[in-house]
Amino acid sequence: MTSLKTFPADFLWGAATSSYQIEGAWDADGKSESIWDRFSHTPGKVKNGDTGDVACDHYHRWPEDIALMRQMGLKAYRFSIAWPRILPAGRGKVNQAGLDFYSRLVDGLLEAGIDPMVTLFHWDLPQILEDEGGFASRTTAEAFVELTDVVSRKLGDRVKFWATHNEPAVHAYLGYAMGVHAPGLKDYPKAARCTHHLLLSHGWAVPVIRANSAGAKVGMVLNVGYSQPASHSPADMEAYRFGQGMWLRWFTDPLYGRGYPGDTVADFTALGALPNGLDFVQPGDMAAIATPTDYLGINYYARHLTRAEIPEEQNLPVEVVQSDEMTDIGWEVFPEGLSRVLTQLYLTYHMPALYVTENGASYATPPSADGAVHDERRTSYLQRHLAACQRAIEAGVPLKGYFCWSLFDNFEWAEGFDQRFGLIWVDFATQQRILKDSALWYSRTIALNGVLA
Ligand code: IFM
Repeated sequence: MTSLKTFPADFLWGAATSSYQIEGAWDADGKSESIWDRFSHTPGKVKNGDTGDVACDHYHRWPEDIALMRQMGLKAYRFSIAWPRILPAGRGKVNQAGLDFYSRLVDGLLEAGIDPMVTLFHWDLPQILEDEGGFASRTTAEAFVELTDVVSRKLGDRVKFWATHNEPAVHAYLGYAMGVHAPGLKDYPKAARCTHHLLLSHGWAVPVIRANSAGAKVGMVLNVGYSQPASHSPADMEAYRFGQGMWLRWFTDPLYGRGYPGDTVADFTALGALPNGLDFVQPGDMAAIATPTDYLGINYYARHLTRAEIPEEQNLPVEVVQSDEMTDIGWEVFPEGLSRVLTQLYLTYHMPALYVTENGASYATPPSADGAVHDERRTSYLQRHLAACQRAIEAGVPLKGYFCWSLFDNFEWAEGFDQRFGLIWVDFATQQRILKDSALWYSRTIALNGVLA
């Protein structure tokens, strides 16, 4: 029987965004070019030629946006820092205007009673660092620590919740191996080096944040879909093992002190991704990566069924999704997967806390004649995934909060503006915002601190 199930009293209810996807103002006030500026300005890279030049114009409209968050009753807001606004040369001279923007945003959030959660890197790397190799180069990992220090010194008195990187697997693999995200390379060896330097820079950044932000919670955010072999055939099981190694264990094992998984080292070697072995791993690196953190953030959207097929262009197992319920971006709706990944991760690594740092659905439902956005499918998606969070908590998982992706319709990377994940409708021509029905539902859910489950 369905009944209202309440969450723990201190459960953190939030929504998430990232800098390039919402801010716009791509060259304002001393900001330099990011890899996403370069990529989206290159014809043919992003659907419809869309760019984040203006996006939701949040850089100028943040007071209005905070008022909407307050109206929704959000307890927390997760946003990211545009590195090229802070350190236009990637390192060195600080751009005060960029730093002041985030400082004002943090003050505005706190005045509205909303806890800021800062993600330091959500993919918009300064182009000037990419010209040195991006995270494939160890020097970018060093520059990231500089960014961390500058930002956490400035905001650390008020921000008490930090994430180092968002979805390092997506940045490394989609950007450097598969060519669909900035910088658009198809270079597996570079992608492998990139994963290591992302992890390493995370480990180096953790003590810096702790020093500058007393009492802060610090962690990393990973993309974790629910993977299953499409069948129990040995070939599909093998494809599943490969995929889990590459996309998940390659990150979680080192973060929790187990080093890089040997089977995935062998897979990457066979793929040609490690032409010189693990030569990029220096003494002390693995200990730094395993620096204890306060939580792991999970971005969960869908289930992926893994089938053994080797597409020529990638030479990788392909993931096939089969369901009659898909979101507009083609991802399967599979709420039970969220309880399973939370439970499996906790049982495997025993982290002190978990947060769902992203979860949401792309549905393009436009405003109706009455001016409202009746996006029932998003409400249903969120309700079922929150019920899945409940089940994980009941099973003993220390799940401490949930951030809906996303606060706004925004720039969905290579998909441009067609895919709308927002709780808030954005008319990109006029910048009008409308709270969708799902936002009103989420607001009531926060007020009740519970869902029907
Ligand atoms: O929009 C992205 C976000 O930037 C990272 N996680 C997945 C979202 C939906 O694709």
